[in-house]
Amino acid sequence: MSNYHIKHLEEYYQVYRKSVREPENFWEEIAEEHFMWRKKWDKVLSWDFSKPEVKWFEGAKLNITENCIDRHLRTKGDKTAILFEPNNPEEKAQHITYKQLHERVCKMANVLKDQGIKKGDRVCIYLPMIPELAISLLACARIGAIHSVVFAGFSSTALATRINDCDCKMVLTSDGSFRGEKTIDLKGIVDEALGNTQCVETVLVVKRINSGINMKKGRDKWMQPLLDKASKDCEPEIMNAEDPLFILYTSGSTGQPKGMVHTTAGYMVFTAYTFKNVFQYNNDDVYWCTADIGWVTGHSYIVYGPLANGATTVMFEGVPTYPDWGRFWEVVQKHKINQFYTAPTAIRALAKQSLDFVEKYDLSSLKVLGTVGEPINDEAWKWYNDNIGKKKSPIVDTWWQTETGGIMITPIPFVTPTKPTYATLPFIGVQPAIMDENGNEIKGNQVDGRLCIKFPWPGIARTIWGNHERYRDTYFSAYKGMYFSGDGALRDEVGYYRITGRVDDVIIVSGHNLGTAPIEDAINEHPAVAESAIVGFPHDIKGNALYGYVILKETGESRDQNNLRKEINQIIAEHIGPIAKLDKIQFTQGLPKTRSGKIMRRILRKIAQKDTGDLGDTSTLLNPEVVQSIMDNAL
Ligand code: 6R9
Repeated sequence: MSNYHIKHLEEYYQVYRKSVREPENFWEEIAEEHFMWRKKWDKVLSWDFSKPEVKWFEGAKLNITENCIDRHLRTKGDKTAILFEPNNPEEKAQHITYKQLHERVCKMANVLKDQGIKKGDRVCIYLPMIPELAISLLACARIGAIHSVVFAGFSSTALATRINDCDCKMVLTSDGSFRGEKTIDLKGIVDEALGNTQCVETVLVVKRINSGINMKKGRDKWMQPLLDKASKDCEPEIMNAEDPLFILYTSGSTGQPKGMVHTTAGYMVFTAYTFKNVFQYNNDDVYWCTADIGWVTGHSYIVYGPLANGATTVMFEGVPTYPDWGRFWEVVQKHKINQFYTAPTAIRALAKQSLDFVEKYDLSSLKVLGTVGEPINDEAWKWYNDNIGKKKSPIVDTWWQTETGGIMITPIPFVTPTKPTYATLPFIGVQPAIMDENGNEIKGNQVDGRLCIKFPWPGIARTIWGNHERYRDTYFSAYKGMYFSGDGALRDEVGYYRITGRVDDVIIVSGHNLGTAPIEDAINEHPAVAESAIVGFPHDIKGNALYGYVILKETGESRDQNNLRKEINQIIAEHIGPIAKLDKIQFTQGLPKTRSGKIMRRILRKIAQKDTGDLGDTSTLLNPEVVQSIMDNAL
């Protein structure tokens, strides 16, 4: 029997050791006992990080949708697979059972086929968080088409770049989307993007907001009439283990986004196994991840991981602020959510609001809380733990990346004792290494450096679409024989990992290596501070000095700014040392954020360095308007 579901710490250590000593045997047992194969593999793993090349379960044949849907039909056909909570709380939630999901995926798969989509074709999906979004990923996977989801908040330029990069033949979109009180004209954005592309033949449009949009003759078709005519049976395309399942773009240090390619079998096994353990999912649980399916978190932990386990997964169309700041907690109460997975940026925003929004609701169904996306600061961790988890729901701080496909460093709830701001221990099968700047591994505990992974795991991205060289250069050339994550990390006295932020966020001040995250944590402890971001700027004596952008809470806005500056530096001096004091502190109303909530430090750095001639592309920001106001008030 394989250890599919880890239940105590002893077992974690035992299984972890096995996964490192005999990875092939370990993953083979997991794959064999918990998934449906049309043909088993000839070889579990072959790899060579110098090429780089990684293949898992070579020779195996399968279809991931059979694993995510068909095999549950007999035992869980009437169980809710997808629970859709609309933007408007007055609109009825939809419970889509596994049987209904099967029918809807098959119908859409048949529509795609009728429209000429074949195995290996790329389909761009630009849809809001409605059931058709999840269904369209699965419909592509059903017929072996490669989906490329573009977050439906990206601009037409960003969309066009992504459509062109992988030559999409088709775009799936909607007549618009709801976002709080607003509606967004998605189809208009698609039309604009397609003005700059040659490859798209067909656009299928889902009706969501009933706006009167333009339909281009010969190219655009409404989805519903085609679905109505489609058969509800669709034999799955039998795929090879290493056939691409999807492409998902992630931003790099240069302008051109990187189309990370994930393949079928390894990705399936890794997302399913991590989901089961990291959320300790039990059969009747209702699981909610608040991410958008436009990000890897949504791919792996709204769609594939949960469905492969026959789970009930919530899809939320709305925003945390609508109709008011209590919406998340209202939804938790309404659907009796058991596992709740969100991002630190959301937690910080929610923590700024009155506790009345939380206390109005019954959150007693919650068992496990999760975070992902960036380091979670101590204050936010504690707020989440005290007020949402009521100190009884463990917080899983999950470190991973678009490139890793699934969760890599994380506590296992009720198994691994948690520690605020620490992602704690490597997940089963994951072999992290901390490296110094000269390329040597730093062994032992109480060390810090750059985070690499020594050995392949099944979920690793196999290449960058159309640019294998860039894949090698970005991830496999800095440290020989290792995958380099781009993040810094420390390992504490018991071997727990803490992610200290992107390595390019490390600032060397007077020869001291300072990570931005711990300084920001310290600043955020000041009672008047809501959020902060630190960057470096050139300094005659120190090499670099620190520039802080600070958002104040309402209570802090009337305070004397020079006193606040002194107090903030006092806290930094206490927490980190006088070396980390800020030379300049600019108070601001907002920080430039990416759509997934990460601070765009690149822009802040340029402003601090007074180098604002070319700020690069700011069109993908959530709040491009704050950039000008930060520039106007720069110190
Ligand atoms: C899943 C996802 C990846 C980058 C990653 C790191 C940061 C993600 C984190 C975290 C600290 C965590 N990151 N989770 N940092 N603690 N728990 O977010 O993928 O959008 O590709 O971002 O996010 O810097 O390298 P992606």
